[in-house]
Amino acid sequence: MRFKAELLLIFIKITLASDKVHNFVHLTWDYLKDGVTDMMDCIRIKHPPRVDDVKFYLFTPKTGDEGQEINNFTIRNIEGFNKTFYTKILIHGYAQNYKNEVLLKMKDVYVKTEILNVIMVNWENLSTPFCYPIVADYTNFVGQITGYLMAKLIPEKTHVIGFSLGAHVAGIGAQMQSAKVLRITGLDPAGPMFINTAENQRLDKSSAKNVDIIHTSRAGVSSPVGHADFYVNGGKVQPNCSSTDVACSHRRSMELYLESITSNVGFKAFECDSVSNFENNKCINNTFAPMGEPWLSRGALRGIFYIKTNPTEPFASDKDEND
Ligand SMILES: *[C@@H]1O[C@H](CO)[C@@H](O)[C@H](O)[C@H]1NC(C)=O
Ligand SMILES: *[C@@H]1O[C@H](CO)[C@@H](O)[C@H](O)[C@H]1NC(C)=O
Ligand SMILES: *[C@@H]1O[C@H](CO)[C@@H](O)[C@H](O)[C@H]1NC(C)=O
Ligand SMILES: *[C@@H]1O[C@H](CO)[C@@H](O)[C@H](O)[C@H]1NC(C)=O
Ligand SMILES: CC(=O)N[C@H]1CO[C@H](CO)[C@@H](O)[C@@H]1O
Repeated sequence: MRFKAELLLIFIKITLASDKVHNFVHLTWDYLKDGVTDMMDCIRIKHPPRVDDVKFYLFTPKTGDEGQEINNFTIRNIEGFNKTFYTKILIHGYAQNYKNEVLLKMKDVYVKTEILNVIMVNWENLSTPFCYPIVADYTNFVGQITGYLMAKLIPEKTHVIGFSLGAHVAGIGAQMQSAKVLRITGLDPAGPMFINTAENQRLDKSSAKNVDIIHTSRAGVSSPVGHADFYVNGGKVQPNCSSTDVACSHRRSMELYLESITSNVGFKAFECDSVSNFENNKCINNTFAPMGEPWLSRGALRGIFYIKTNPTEPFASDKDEND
């Protein structure tokens, strides 16, 4: 049983955490020597992660704004949880917590439908700012803990949405399940320290039945990792974000997804063999897919897609042509 093996692994991992430091120093040096931060300070704050560092909150019209904490992975008896509903799980990224403004708006939109269970993962105790390599290293642990919660849900009715490192948390948790979860949406899945990582240590198309990825910045993986990969405005720098403000472009992936849930216009993305062909209007007669929320319900078309957006809200453009 894969699940039990994973349980064992968590404890082995915790036990070995101190032994890993040596290897870790080597792994992170290249990243840190740029003067991003003092490596020793980062090593000092590293600690064996505890199950208690990962919290889950259920939101339904009955739980109110604070949500209901899910203790001991026990969810079924929480008032308002409806096992006939689809469940959306939202996972924040590096240096964030679940009270991220865009994620909270996403949660509100879903809760208002009254036909969804919404769960937010809070791993803020481990996503400490300034120590990206250490936080990236915790991702695996957070993913496994989240995997235990996913195991309490119906895989065919579970959609996990993760931003940045949260996308890898989603992938790792979903890979633990004996039946594949319905969908994972990776919002600009974090690139640094994941590019050469094995597929079972990050989000990948094998993680779920349907994996859609929105690429918006240089902080995200640039290569396609899902069944459908959407490159927005070239996928590196977003309009109305300066090229040095990577966080602005990174965050855009969340803003686009939020808008896609309720947009009447929608994000029509075209299949194309390269960004330059797309920009030169060579793909305007190709197949297209709606980026964001409606992707799955409208056929979950596989492939690599490109889209241009407006620089500010509303980002969806009703112009068909890429002019
Ligand atoms: C953070 O860690 C502390 C100390 O273990 C714990 O009491 C607290 O509940 C944690 N908070 C969150 C939000 O995980
Ligand atoms: C947590 O759940 C397990 C099994 O589901 C149970 O044995 C245990 O008593 C529970 N612990 C608490 C504190 O509720
Ligand atoms: C779950 O939702 C269904 C369909 O809306 C409803 O009939 C049922 O009463 C709900 N169950 C609970 C426990 O709220
Ligand atoms: C797209 O289709 C239109 C109408 O059939 C045609 O005029 C145009 O040349 C096509 N463009 C490309 C790039 O294939
Ligand atoms: C950097 C940049 O261009 N920022 C602009 C983004 O759009 C808003 C309006 O929506 C402007 O106020 C900003 O100056």
